[in-house]
Amino acid sequence: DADPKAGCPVHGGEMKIRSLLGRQNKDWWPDALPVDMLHQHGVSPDPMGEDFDYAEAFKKLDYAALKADLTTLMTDSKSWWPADYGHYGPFMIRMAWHAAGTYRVTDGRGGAGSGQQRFEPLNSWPDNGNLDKARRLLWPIKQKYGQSISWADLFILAGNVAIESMGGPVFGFGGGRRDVYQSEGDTFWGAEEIWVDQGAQTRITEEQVELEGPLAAIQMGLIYVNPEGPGGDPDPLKSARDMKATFLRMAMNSEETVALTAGGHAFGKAHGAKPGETFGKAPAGEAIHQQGFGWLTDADEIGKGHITTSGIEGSWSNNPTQWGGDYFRLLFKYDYELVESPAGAKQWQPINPDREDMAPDARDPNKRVPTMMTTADMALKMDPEFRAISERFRDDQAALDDAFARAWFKLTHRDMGPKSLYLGPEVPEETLIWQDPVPAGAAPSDADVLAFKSAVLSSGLTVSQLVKTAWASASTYRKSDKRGGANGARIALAPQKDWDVNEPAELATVLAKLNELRGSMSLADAIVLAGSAAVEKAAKDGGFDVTVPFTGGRGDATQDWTDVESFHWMEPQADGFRNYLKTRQPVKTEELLLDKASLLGLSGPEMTVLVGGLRVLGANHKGIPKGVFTHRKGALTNDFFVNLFDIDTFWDLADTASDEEFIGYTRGERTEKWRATRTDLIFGSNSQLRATAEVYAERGHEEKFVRDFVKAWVKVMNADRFDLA
Ligand code: HEB
Repeated sequence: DADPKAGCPVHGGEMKIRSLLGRQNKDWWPDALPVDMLHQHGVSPDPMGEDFDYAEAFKKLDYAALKADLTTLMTDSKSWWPADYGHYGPFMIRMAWHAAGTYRVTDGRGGAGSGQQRFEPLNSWPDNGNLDKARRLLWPIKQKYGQSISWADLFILAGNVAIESMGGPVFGFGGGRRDVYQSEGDTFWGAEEIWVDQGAQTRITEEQVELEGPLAAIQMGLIYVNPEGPGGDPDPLKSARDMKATFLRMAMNSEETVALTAGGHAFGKAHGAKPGETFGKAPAGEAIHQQGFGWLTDADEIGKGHITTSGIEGSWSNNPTQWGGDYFRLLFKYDYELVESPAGAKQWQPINPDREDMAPDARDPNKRVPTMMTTADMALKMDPEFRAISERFRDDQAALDDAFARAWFKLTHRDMGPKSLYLGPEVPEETLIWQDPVPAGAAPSDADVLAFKSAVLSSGLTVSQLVKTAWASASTYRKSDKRGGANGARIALAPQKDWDVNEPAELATVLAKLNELRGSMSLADAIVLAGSAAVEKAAKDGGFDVTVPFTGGRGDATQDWTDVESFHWMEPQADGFRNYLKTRQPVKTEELLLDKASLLGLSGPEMTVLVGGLRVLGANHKGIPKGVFTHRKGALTNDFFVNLFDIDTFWDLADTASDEEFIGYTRGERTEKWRATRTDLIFGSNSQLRATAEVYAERGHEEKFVRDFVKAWVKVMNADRFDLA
């Protein structure tokens, strides 16, 4: 069974190296106004400021009134963008699905959590065609409720209300997605230079069966798969292959994939009434007077329903604004033939449908038009695994109701962190395994804390072991989807306890000892506290008396409530903080350090001080000596920086065959002084990191180094303590 994360970057034996972030907004739209030049040097683009507490603002929301307004909106058709069948519900569901559907379990990025659909590149992705109108339809409601509802929450709630207003099943809603005010510049969306609608550059081919890196879509500008089939090839089996690969990256299994797709396509229609040339550019490329609208069509044509979005034309069901089983009924009742839409897209049409199985026209309820299926929909019938699930749902509507409602809830809440963060009156009671539940813990008393610390320090466990274990536990955190972290002590459970990066055998020894010493304290607290005790000891050995602040109260998770499958994706392929590289990735190793620091929510100075400190504390994986620029290992000193910047050292490749390892020689002689990795040397080579690291090497900053290290350390230890606010 292949490593699901590896994403095989190797083509014909040669690795294609790309930049960490791939193609970015300024590559797509070089002429866009560079507003972010105002947000340098720690200046925030958020007009609400740091003190704004969205959870507090949400409490003031009249939730019932908001839902009533959304319900009214669904059937309040506007002439500038009339509702198909007089109902905006399907349109709003697609908007919500595309907001959430960018999520990928690989790095936790994407998703509906911060309202990114408002910004480039997502607002202009070909797959998000015409969703600018859906968002604009919501504006009067957003304006009315102001900051008590974020755009991010509103997108998802609008999707829920849409489903409910058409009789569909909904599992619940949790608010709490705080808006951001700029495009998230830390997300790799792909390296391709063309969009999906400009060519058939698919990411899965016969030779390249694994999706690249963290990506979860088959082509640049798609949420998941091409509806017409891979690269436009109308092959339902290949489409099934792509669907499985991409939905897996969203942590969805085949049953959830079928339920979501069939459930979603119970509603609404696809738009391909006219050839694609009849509509204009995406919002980001449009003229200033279009005011953020894109994909422009003549008002007359809009009135007639001549709209092209995907290019596919027609509805899936004969009842496109009513929840029910018609999607599966029609999919299995008829044979389908491959046809072309008026826009030239390949799609499937039922052969000789009965009149009552035809759909109403989007603008004229008295007219009947044929229904259709996309190639991706045909996959639900043609792929044997999908088909078995589809047949079960066809025969058991209640099962589909339940599966759809749950999968939709998961889709839209996957990146919100623990359930305790959900807001509002519709948060479901039931706890779900993908929420990574952790039972509440009780903080140990001050006396227990002191006793445990001294017991740990005289237990024979080393500073290196204690620091490594605490780091291994806490550093799984990622702010992208608020998963991981020290709470729960999942480091002691599968799969984390067996990860190579955690040195399983040594970890087991440390955990056994901590379990022996911790008494009634949770293991999660004990791991962090032991690490803190080790840092205090190391600081003292370096000449400074510091207290590492500790806040207890973590709980211990159970194996039963740990989604092993979905935790697999979180295994580090690299951890620069431990000088660890499991597999070469298609990006430079120092970029992986930056990526990890970003997921931990660290600043440049925090990343710098942590790396420098962890090296001298002996936190390296398997104790490798690389980057350990000190003769006082185990003492918390700024030796890493002082020695890195020693001008009497010069550096060279250790081996001309690889650029991953380096030797530091005494200048003038060729005597080896140090060994280093790219992750070490980047602090001398990159001008910005060097400027930061110099501060920690300066005379008089020995204590600042220790204090900053402790602060950054505690930040990582508490990264998942949402209860501390
Ligand atoms: Fe969907 C629509 C595809 C999934 C929901 N979609 C649609 C369309 C297409 C598609 C092409 C059309 C657009 C236009 O307008 O033109 N999908 C698809 C695919 C997939 C999907 C390929 C994967 C397989 N969906 C899905 C899901 C959901 C959905 C998952 C949810 C849940 N869609 C939807 C809706 C609609 C659509 C509701 C309609 C919209 C309107 O009506 O507007």
